[in-house]
Amino acid sequence: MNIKKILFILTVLMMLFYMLSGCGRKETSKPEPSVFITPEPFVKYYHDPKAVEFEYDEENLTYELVWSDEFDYEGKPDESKWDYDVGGHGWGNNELQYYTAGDNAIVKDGKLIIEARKEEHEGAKYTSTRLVSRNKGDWLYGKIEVSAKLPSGRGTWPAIWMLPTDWEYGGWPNSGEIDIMEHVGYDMNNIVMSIHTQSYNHMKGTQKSGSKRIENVDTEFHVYAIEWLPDKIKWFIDGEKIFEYQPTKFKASPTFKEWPFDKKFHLLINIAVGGNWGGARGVDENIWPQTMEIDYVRVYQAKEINELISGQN
Ligand SMILES: [Ca+2]
Repeated sequence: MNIKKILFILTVLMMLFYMLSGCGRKETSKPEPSVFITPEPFVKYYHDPKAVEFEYDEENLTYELVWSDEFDYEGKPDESKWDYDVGGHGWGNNELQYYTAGDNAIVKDGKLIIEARKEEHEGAKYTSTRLVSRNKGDWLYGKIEVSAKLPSGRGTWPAIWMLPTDWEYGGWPNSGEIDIMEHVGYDMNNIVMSIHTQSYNHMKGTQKSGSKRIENVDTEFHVYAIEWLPDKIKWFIDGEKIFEYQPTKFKASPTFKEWPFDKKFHLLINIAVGGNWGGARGVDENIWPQTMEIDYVRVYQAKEINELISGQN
């Protein structure tokens, strides 16, 4: 009798357990695949390993000049090489200047001169110019050299930098940014060089940067340069290597999140006024106008690298 009772209770318990666990399985079973539309670039590139398995003789590349502006003419910057970003909306950094369509740029005495002025324009208190080579000078890998003399004083923020031409991995910072040279006037003579990507950027405070204190940035020309290779970028000032970014030093198998630098980029040259970084210690009202002079921009590419990547992009 007792055994029968126990068996009966056990059977009921087992049935209950089976039913409950059955129900549980039903609830936690995989849902039907839902329609999940992933943007094309992410489908295409997310898992692609980047910046790996490139073999080349780093010390013996044959570089040839492929694009340059020596500024050996007079007047407006060469229209076949330069365009302008125009506007005064702060450019994502609460910058104070309005960028004119070239009104603050002139070529004379062998140099490009960008002048930032204290003058009201379209609601902004300052004007300046931002030259861009977009769709006129766009490159994948190479050496980029810019000889420049910088403005001085609190509130100036000159930059020589690069952005992606086609934004194939999405909006900033996903498609990357390469800062060849940045300088803020409240920290004179300290040259900063950086990359920004989805994983490493200044919004997260994770950008990869180098810096070097040099002399006379506002009275002498210095050559600010990068060598951009398929798996690393090196920065130079006056030929001396200062910084290097190699994504595999941070991640064994980088994706576009660490290395979006396998697409074409173009050059930007500007003086910003104020802004989150340049204006972090205010803007000196008594230093204007301020100029940045560019003696030349030279872009070289190596045939060995072009051969290495032919057919890949
Ligand atoms: Ca020149």
